[in-house]
Amino acid sequence: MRSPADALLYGIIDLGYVAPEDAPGILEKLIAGGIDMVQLRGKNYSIDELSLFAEELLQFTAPAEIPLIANDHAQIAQRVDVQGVHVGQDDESIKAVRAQVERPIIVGKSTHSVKQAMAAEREGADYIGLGPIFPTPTKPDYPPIGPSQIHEVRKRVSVPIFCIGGIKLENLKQLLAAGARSVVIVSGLLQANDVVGYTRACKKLVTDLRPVISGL
Ligand code: TZP
Repeated sequence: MRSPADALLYGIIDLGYVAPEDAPGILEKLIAGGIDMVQLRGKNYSIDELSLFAEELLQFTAPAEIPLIANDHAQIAQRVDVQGVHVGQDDESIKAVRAQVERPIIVGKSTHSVKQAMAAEREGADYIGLGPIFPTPTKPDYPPIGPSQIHEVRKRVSVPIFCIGGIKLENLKQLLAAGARSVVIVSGLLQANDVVGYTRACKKLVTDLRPVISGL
């Protein structure tokens, strides 16, 4: 199984963009395109429903050795063999998440500033999301923080940092040049006309620029 430290491109099956019945097909395309990690996010679905969807998605992620991360709910990880849980600033603490799951899991946390990034690492996050970097309709209530904080977060945080928010193939180079190494792309991948081709192109950019970026 891959780990967040190895992951350059993290996709999200966001049920705000993808109907549940289309999710397995889209996931297969994301995997074919080269995602290294994936999250199941469904703000308007119950824990029961999300657990069923997660079970289905595991049939695709497990053979590909891609960690499947459940958004928001530790209970999903207690019911289904997903590899981790992702929480936001207003969700349960990382300790509370780990306490509900009787096996070691990956726990990630969303952060929106250098201060929150450092606090998430202290709290025991295995990785952090940092953003939204650019404006995004996927998380409309959060003001974008811009790419300028990425260097500072990289200096102060040693867990893997996934830049997120408004990232598209078109601005990926700019983001990588600003110090990003690993990225989460949601609507860019899910709304592409050619999901496999678009995902592959993003993966190629993050992979090809990795030696340059890691020298920063
Ligand atoms: N957290 C910060 S920004 C964001 C989340 C879940 C949404 C990212 O979505 P997109 O479509 O890639 O901008």
